[in-house]
Amino acid sequence: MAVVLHQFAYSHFNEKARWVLAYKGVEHVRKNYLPGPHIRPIKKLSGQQQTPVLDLEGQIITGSANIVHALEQRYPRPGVYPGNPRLQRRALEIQSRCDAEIGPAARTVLFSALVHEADYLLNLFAGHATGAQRWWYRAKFPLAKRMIARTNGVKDPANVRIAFEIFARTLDQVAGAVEETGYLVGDAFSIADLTTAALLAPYANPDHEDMRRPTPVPKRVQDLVQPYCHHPALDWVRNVYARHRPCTENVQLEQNADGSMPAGTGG
Ligand SMILES: N[C@@H](CCC(=O)N[C@@H](CS)C(=O)NCC(=O)O)C(=O)O
Repeated sequence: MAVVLHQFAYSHFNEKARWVLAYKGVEHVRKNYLPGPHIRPIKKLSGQQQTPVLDLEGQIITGSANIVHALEQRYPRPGVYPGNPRLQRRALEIQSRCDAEIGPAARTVLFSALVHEADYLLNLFAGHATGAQRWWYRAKFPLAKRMIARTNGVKDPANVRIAFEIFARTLDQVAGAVEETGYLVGDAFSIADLTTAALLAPYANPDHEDMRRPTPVPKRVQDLVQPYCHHPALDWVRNVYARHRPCTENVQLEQNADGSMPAGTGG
């Protein structure tokens, strides 16, 4: 039975799952969905609506941390959990904190601009889609936009302001924490670095095919990311990508599986 990652392209929580699969060299299929049309098939598959979802040879796993854990158990080498129990606890605490705080905050900050940029959103999430699928999504966008604003926390201006504060504070904390060894826990790469780097990757724009920002970048998005791009924490993210994020190999791509597009639009 195959390993299948049900995912949004580019998305930072999905990047955690892609990274672990690549790090461990797991051969798998990626099924790409578009935000909005993903809800029905993902709910049917997993009983909830968020991606990533991993089908690990028939076992359906939701939530990036659970996916990391299942892959760590099934494919222990190379490991992303530190061997030392104290360091492992610390790395897992950092993962939980990042998943709860910087993940949602970074997404809200980015979507506060992206929600107004339908074409760019398509470039990010539907780079592999056919022309017909892109046309279809563009036509449905006014409907999808409301759902995207709600699920990404950009409807409430107070939430957006808090997200900007968490984002800026986290960048400073990360820069301080990696100063000594270059890593967040001990002196080696772990799930703490992977999680933090993946969740900040949309701002670091690392030179990796899964997270490279498509160009041209609209002015609204450019104005949003520009003030942060030389922050030492984002230099660190690019460095972690260069040293520890393998290229994408052993992957078969599928776009908009399971009826998330109407019949006749391909995919
Ligand atoms: N805590 C979850 C968060 C996953 C998440 O927020 N996924 C977003 C994409 S980044 C999603 O699927 N959003 C669409 C929706 O909520 O319908 C994890 O670690 O996997």
